[in-house]
Amino acid sequence: MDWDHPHRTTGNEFPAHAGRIFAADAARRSCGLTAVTSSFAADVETVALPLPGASLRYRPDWLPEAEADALFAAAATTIPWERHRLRLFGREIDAPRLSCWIGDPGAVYAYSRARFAPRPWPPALATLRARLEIACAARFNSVLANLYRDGCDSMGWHSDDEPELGPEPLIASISLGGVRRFRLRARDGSAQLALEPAHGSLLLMAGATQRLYRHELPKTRAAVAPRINLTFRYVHGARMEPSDPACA
Ligand SMILES: [Mn+2]
Repeated sequence: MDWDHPHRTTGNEFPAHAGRIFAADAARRSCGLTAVTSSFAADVETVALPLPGASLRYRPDWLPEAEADALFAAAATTIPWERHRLRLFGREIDAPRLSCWIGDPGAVYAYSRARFAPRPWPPALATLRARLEIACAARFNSVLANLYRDGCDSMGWHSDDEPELGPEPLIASISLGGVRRFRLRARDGSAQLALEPAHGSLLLMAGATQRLYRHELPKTRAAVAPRINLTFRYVHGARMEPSDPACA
């Protein structure tokens, strides 16, 4: 596919607030695209990424550099990073990254046959959530944080298509720190896209993106700084656990 001639995505799967066309040179440089006209939520200017049937929007400089630096430092030090165990081909393995599932009480998330009760919100992430909810005119009750320490850390091909996220989840992805390649590929192999999300960038995935595409963060032999990725989600059917003291 010729990325210089982007497909126009059909419809507007995002909240229907008027937005402005965003065609920053930085966005063109960072992903080699021409901006596509589309509206978006309340106060976020984004460029649509051309992937047939998907709804992808990107803003390379959503956070100013100083804020992105501060957020990286806060996330690195206040998130209780852990190494998740995953089931793969019938075996339990250590995930090749550090992770933490953070959310409101009851926002339980299950993936790769593992179940994660949410950790409480560190202040910096609570603030970021509130800001994203305004920018996206949407609610988020949880965030999956991933820390890719070096080029050996990675995420394999998958979709964020767990039933509790609903059929057309809106996922707001903030990238901080080292720049890594992020790839999307159609399940039927018909299209793909590679992006190198900038420090402080916002990538929004919505509509049929998860249903039609998988995504990955491949390993790299290049020397790369640690990268933190914060993917805000809304888990449906969130409920208080019987063991949750707040229910007692
Ligand atoms: Mn994902």
